[in-house]
Amino acid sequence: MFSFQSKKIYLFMFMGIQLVVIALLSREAYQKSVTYFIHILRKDKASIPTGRNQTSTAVVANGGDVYANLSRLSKAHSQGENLTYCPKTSPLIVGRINVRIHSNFTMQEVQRKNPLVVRGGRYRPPDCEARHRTAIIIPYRDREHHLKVLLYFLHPFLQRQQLNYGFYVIHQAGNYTFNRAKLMNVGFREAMKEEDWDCLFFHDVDLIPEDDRNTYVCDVNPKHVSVAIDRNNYKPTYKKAFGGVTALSPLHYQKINGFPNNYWGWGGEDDDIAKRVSRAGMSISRPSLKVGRYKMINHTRDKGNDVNINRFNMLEKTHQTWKQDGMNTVESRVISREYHPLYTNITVDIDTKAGLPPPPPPPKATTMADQIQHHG
Ligand code: UD2
Ligand code: MN
Repeated sequence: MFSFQSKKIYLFMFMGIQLVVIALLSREAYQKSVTYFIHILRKDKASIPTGRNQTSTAVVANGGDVYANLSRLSKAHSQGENLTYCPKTSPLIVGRINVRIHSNFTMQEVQRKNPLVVRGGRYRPPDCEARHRTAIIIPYRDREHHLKVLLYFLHPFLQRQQLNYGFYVIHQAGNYTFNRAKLMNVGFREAMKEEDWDCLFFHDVDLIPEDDRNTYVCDVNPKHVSVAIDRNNYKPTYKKAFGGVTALSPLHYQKINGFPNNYWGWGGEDDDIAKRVSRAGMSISRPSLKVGRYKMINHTRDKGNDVNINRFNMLEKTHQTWKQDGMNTVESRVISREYHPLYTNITVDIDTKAGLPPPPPPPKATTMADQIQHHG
């Protein structure tokens, strides 16, 4: 009898404990702390955001979907004119982003996914006053696919960083030899006409950032940003490298007299700019290899961008030429300025180099007028 009763007590106690455990488990706070704990355990994957956007193919594998937490933004209500400053570190930053390059989407879809981006590719955070104003300057010709992919990834990337930003595509008109650095001089001039940008990101169209801790703001010194590229196995290339993506404030830009105008064709202009930086008494800053990661969209050398065979001779003379050629001498004629939903397109005639052979006659489909229409 006694032992039967004590068994009963034990049974009740056991059931009671079970009920308490079940109640605990079902509590939301408990669930949250379990999730948090798992999050800590997988620290290197902690960047994976909770919300996932299933409509896109650029979805989590070993990093987060670049659009994952942006729905938080569109829901945020603007607090009118008197916004307080955004926090120093954006709460929307997650770290590593999964960049899978494909072009399985239209420009309209990119537009739909970025409802807060306004005419000309402008954005400002809806719920706080941005601490930084950054212009993205892209030297461009005939890379439609690359531009679409860049816009797809870079817009949400910049929104996560709570920046006030604008997107400028500087399109070289005609089919004369490409001149990346001169286009960027034009980009600087035209962007600064529109807004008092405090930082300019000079950005190859084919480089996609893979970590949003790589903040698109300027440093005390000119910054070489694209330090680790998949094509180079994410290894640094050389000490004075300054190609790909760089960030300069208007003051930096002024101090180096802008970029050279006379590098026609592929190569050399990036090293010339690096030399200008040291001539002007500044050093180059860089993000860490972990954060300054990029994927380069595969491509071959473009038509009209042959290697500049004079580049080494020219680089020998940078110390003499940098003050005579640059922002103070850039000559160009803006043919059109179009405010597209996701970017401002500036088509510009940057002239030709005296002494270079004239360009071949344009093939029928790519006359200058066609190109303007095409990209416009
Ligand atoms: C390297 C540099 C690049 C530049 C170039 C030499 C890195 C990561 N990149 O890139 O910054 O110094 O060498 O000039 O170090 N472009 C067009 N249409 C054209 C040709 C070029 O839009 O027909 C633009 C486009 O933004 C492109 C950029 O110019 O990303 C650089 O040209 P590239 O991609 O052919 O040169 P690449 O990859 O060797
Ligand atoms: Mn490239």
